[in-house]
Amino acid sequence: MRQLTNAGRLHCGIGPNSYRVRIFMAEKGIDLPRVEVDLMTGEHRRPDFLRLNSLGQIPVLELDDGSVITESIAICRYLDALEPEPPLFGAGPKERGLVEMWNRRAEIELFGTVGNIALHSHAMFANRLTQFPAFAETERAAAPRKWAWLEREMADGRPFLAGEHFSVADITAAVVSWLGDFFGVPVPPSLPRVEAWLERVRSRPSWSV
Ligand SMILES: N[C@@H](CCC(=O)N[C@@H](CS)C(=O)NCC(=O)O)C(=O)O
Repeated sequence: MRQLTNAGRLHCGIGPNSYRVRIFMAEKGIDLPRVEVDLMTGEHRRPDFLRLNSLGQIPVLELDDGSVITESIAICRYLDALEPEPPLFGAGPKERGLVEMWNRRAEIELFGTVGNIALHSHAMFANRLTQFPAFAETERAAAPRKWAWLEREMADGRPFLAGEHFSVADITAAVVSWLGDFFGVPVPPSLPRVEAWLERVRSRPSWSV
């Protein structure tokens, strides 16, 4: 792993979004100086952190000139511009469009659903928002349908979400399966294409960062 100097430092910690960026960096073979933010003790709600990100969320990339980039995908795009190979946002117009499409679909359809279950049902988030347990249950019922939708979408036999090549969309969607395992919303059984795709992604060295 090549340590990037002068590319800022990454404030990160537990959770699926920091994980997405860590996987992305591992796929690029790069790393950044890191500052661990402890969500469990509420470090992200302290004034010094809120000065970095007013939303109180990680990951945050603090550049050497003091500028700040938040949002996992924005951080990944910055890193992609610094280190274009391998092209995890797609190569060429068509692939770039497909990667964007699938990353958005993964965020909205999969991440959104499993995230809502966690946010609205788990004690960990009770202080963070007004929880609506009934909404969590609606989303819990929807989650298997979302994975079944992905199964149908992959019926053409392509190895990765956006086609022939591994991309940031695979990172986003596979991290949802990890999040689901943690919050008791596993990928349902009997979805062979999703299962094979997950195996393909999870067996990559980047998964274990
Ligand atoms: N849209 C943001 C979401 C960031 C986010 O929600 N991070 C979570 C950890 S995975 C967090 O910091 N949660 C603390 C909180 O919201 O209180 C991104 O893509 O980076």
